[in-house]
Amino acid sequence: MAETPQEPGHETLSNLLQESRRFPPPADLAADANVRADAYETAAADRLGFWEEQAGRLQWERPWDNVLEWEPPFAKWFTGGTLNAAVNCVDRHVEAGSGDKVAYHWEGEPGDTRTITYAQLKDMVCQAANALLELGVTKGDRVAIYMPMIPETVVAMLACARIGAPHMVVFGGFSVDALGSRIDDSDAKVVITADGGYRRGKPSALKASVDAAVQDRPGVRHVLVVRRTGQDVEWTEGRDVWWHDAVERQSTSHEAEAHDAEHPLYIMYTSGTTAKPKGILHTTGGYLAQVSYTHWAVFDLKPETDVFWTAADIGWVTGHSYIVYGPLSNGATSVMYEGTPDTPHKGRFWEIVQKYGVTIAYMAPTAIRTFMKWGEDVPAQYDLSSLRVLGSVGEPINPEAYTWYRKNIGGDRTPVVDTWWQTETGAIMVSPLPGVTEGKPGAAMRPIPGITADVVDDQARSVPDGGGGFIVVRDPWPAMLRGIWGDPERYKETYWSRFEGLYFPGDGAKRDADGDIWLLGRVDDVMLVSGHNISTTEVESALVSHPKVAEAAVTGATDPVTGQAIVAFVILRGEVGEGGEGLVKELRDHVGTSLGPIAKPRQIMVVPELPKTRSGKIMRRLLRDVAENRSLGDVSTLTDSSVMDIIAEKLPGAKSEE
Ligand code: 6R9
Repeated sequence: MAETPQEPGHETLSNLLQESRRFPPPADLAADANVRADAYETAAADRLGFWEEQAGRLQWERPWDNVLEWEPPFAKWFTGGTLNAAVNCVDRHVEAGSGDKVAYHWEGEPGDTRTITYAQLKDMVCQAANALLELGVTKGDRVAIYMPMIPETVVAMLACARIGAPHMVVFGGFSVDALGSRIDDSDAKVVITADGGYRRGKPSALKASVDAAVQDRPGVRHVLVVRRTGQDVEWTEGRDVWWHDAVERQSTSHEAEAHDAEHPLYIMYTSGTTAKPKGILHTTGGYLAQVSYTHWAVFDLKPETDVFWTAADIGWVTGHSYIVYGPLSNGATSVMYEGTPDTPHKGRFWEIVQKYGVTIAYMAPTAIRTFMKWGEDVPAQYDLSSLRVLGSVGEPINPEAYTWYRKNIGGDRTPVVDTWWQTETGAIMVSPLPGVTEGKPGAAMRPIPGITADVVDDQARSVPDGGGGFIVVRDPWPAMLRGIWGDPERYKETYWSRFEGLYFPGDGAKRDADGDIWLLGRVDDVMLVSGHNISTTEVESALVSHPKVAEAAVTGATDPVTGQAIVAFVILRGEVGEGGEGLVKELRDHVGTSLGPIAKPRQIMVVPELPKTRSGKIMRRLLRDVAENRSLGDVSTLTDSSVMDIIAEKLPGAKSEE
């Protein structure tokens, strides 16, 4: 990306989008909220004391000696303390008398269901822990997990946590190569998988990919296989072990050892822009303290009555923190769904909400925009009145998607919390609080209590209200990554070298006139048009605010006149049809009116799909390759690689205006 031209007072990132809608918290929710406005001040007055109090939500075997040991950029939290993550998530709730409480209402894609109580979960986790020990896994060994969304996936993670073997979950949709390189980098000894899983109505194979990935990797001593679909699998005697043989005959008791607060809990790979994925390392005490607190505070969780649903894959950090560790550490009841939102019909999510009486739902903007595309009459067929808080995560939520979500899913009553965080931050960092914040569509608003995030310009100066720049974190936080697995230099270089002493997540942001924070997408995606830095997010949001557009992705393509020019790809709402020439002009004018002439796309292409990762992030890098007529970069983390062919085919026929 080109350097920003710097004149004094020049904004690092343009601030084009204006939004005046406001949604105050519902009075009853505010009156009974877990967190009140004073939490911000209390936490700011004594940040470490605040996090100590949150760590007190957990059960410690031995209390910590120091809250924080900070040798920038390396942090250790709650040093000297010991605890067991699995005991915190499961055993202690059973011991407190909640054994019969439902931990998960699990719904398989074909419609099969399982209800798992905390007592059952405890037995399953103990059995799996005993089986892993029998397979020779010892404390500190890494275990790869390549699974569909089934209860055994949670059990496998907790069994690893219980015996102190860091887990490394790889998305079930990732390729053999992606799995293999992650096994290599983490040096995993055992892989836990299933024969297959259900996606879009079909059983997809998982074991076959594991076979291909481990055949030249003798370091993997065992492959533990859950039978989910019953499909045929190849079998390597001595290496492969069925879950139902190895786990289900084990004792349901296992004495858990308390691990050091800084003992590694898991590694999760993020692809980033370069070839080699980064193994983000999380440890136990600080991570659990922050996921537990944020799950309780940001969603206003009432563990006795709420039914919580994160509609995301466990292979994404969102699944780790808000399907597994957050909800379980709080003793909550969760829904877990195996499949896709349109199988067997487009109302599947809302049917699930109605069936289980979901009160809090958390999902990605990409899903919300897909529901917009399908039309509001789909959710209207279901009783969604149980919902009281809605959450969004993964990308900036466009104001239009936010208001659609609030109105059509939340019945115009529920607050929407737009939660900004990353694999690296481990837990939510910037978000409204549903009982405190007057919500603005599209804004993540404020750092949560105890977090010191800021927006700075490229000289690391805090930008004034109304200014744009980069989001940074000033002080260490409990759930922060402890490094990149095996590569401390890359950790320093990636996150701590851009601004001296500040954590740099790589996202653009702006602070509005009230001081509230808006996330503007990855800095790598920012476009430089005639000397102005324009965020893809703002242009996309302007496009999505047009009644005919369901989804938009914008990228900057090299342009002889303006340096870069804005190229937009749009998906139309179901009822609109093909669009045509008139529509392109209409959309360009609409962007011009919303954001100003500088933001008018040079080209707009109507496409049926966009390239996305399994967590729903649009891969703008690939769109830039298409827009600049280059061959495509790495597509291994795409949900559906045929999407790019469809888009590339469209390109030659696409007309640019003026
Ligand atoms: C949790 C998760 C992290 C990146 C992050 C940012 C984007 C996530 C967002 C958001 C705007 C939000 N992101 N939440 N952008 N508003 N509410 O998504 O982790 O997969 O590591 O991605 O996602 O760009 O830097 P991860």
